[in-house]
Amino acid sequence: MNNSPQRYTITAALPYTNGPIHIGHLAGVYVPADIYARFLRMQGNDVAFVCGSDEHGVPITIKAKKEGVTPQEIVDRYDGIIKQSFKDFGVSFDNYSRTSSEVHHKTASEFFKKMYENGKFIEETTKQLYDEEAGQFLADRFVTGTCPKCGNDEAYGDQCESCGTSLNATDLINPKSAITGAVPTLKETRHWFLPLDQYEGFLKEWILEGHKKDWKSNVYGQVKSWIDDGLRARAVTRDLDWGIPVPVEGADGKVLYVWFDAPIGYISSTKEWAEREGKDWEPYWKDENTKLIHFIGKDNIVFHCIIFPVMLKAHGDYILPQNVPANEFLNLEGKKLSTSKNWAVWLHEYLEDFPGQQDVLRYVLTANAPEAKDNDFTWKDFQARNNNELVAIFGNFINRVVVLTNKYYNGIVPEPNEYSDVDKETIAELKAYPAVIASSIEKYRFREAQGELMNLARLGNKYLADEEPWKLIKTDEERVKTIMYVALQIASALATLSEPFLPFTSEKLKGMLKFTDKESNLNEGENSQWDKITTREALLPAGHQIGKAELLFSKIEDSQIQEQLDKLEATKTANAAEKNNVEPQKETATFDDFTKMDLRVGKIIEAQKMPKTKKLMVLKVDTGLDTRTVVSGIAEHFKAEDIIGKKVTVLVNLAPRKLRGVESEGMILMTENAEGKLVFVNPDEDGVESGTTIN
Ligand code: B3M
Ligand code: ZN
Repeated sequence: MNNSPQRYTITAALPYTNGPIHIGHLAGVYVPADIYARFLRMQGNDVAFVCGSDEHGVPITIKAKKEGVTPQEIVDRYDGIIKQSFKDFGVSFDNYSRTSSEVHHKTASEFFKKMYENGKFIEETTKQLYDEEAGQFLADRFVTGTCPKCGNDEAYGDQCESCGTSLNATDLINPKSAITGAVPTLKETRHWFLPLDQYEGFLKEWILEGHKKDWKSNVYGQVKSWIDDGLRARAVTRDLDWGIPVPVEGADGKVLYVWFDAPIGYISSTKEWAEREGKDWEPYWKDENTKLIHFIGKDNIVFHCIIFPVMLKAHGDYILPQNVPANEFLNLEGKKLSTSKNWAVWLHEYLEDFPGQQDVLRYVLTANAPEAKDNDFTWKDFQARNNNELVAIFGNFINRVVVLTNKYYNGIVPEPNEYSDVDKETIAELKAYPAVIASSIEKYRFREAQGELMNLARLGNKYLADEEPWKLIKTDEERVKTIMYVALQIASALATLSEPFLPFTSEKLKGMLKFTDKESNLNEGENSQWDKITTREALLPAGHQIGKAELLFSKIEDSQIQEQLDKLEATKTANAAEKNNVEPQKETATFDDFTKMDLRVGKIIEAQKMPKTKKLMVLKVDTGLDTRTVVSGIAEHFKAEDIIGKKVTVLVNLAPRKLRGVESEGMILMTENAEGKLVFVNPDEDGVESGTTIN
């Protein structure tokens, strides 16, 4: 055992319990975190790998309202599904807790109270939107209205999903309550704010200086732009009845903001684990020598790199994260994964459809991991990687080694003779692989690390193909003993080094090779499972008895893939049907109202994406009356060059509005097709000229 093990606290983002886990969560957070934790353990480190269900927050209360059940019933349902599916998928948490637990309520309350008593919050009375009918304040997601930036009339109180602007609920035009539809009033309410701006200097020094080199560029870049844009105080309490009550006088009816309590869930989960294991939790969160690593998706960067570290710093007792290797997003068949649109591959469904093939999904999600940029999952690629890589390379090599060892030597590892130069080179390459793979894992490059593991299997395949023991056995039995001995060392290295990536395969292969304690555990003076391949003369010594061959991977047939594609097609159709359930008709407009609107045929003569926005495009439109600028939220759906010359329908007498500093004089009428893609409502017939009115 490592006599001075390095202590690590590894956290994985707490999944919201308003839905199951899908492949985006796995690729972004849980597979990389599990690879890293397993690897660290094999190296003999002292690891606490913690997670748990994130059970507060408005999405859960909205879902509960929709289903007419309590929030507790919602979180109990999904906490159970999520926990079981993680276990069945082999995610090796040391503890999986939940934020509705007593230990968490206590930990989060104490955390808040210490900060409060040390005057770390700003208390402010502000006016918030209030629903008189429902008798409650309206959290951001409970308010909808018209976005002041782009006119989208389904913007939420915190964000407009159409143009991406982050909003305050009081910015919305014609706000209405998502609970009763009533027009909200403004009512005074007192909240506690975390003054992030006061920690700008600390963050600049700790991150922008201190972690310039070792944090991933996608993380560092996002943090830098948050800091450069200027930090504002953030409310850490809410007027809600679901969450952790604010533990101070005069805070009735208020709870801790979910993003204040959730990260503290990592600490409570560690406490719960330590209690069960008879360990002391404090060194995992308070000892400066402990390395704290947060695994998250990119949408959680600000909370884990700015807000939670400021909380830890302000509290004063805790260490700060050493790294936050956030991944980007995974798409599915070219479209964004969506829980609400059911556009996903759900983990619990995958486990039913592909029993015993957890490692295939782990392998494919690692091979396609969105480590530096968004990436795409397709079922065709899933099938190809299983059949052409896992079956044809890894599985094929192992099968040949085990079958031939049983055929020639009844499964007993033969005594090798004199090594040839090729043997020596092959063994040297083999012994270098633990360090090669470790170096990629230590840099959070799991795709690269897994690729090196497959290169080790390729080395084995090439060695057998070049040495051809099945031919030599007739003429040079002594030579074949050496070849099979070397091949068995490669096979046992794969059994060991695959464990972080393919834990089920590793287990099965160790069984096939009949690893006993001697092969599985550490000898006197050895520190790490990982390095023993390099340090030992042989992992499988001559005379060791291996077992019979079993298939590690099975071919995935076209029919299985087609079944999954049909399932997604059915989802698309269902979404389209739902989408085409025509939106409820708006309030009656009089004929006068209609005649006020001046709709014309227009022609786009220039188009340019607006810099620093995802959705906005600046257009020059010939309306027949004049050529004018119109800003439109279509940049994610069209390329500028593709729409020049297009005839469109323009509302020309809409009051001009400034959008991101550009004066927009009118609106281009759009609609959506069944796939959710924007299309022009356009009279693109010949002979209809710009300026023609539309009645
Ligand atoms: N519940 C996950 C999300 O934003 C969020 C993570 C909390 S980690 C403390 O989807
Ligand atoms: Zn908007």
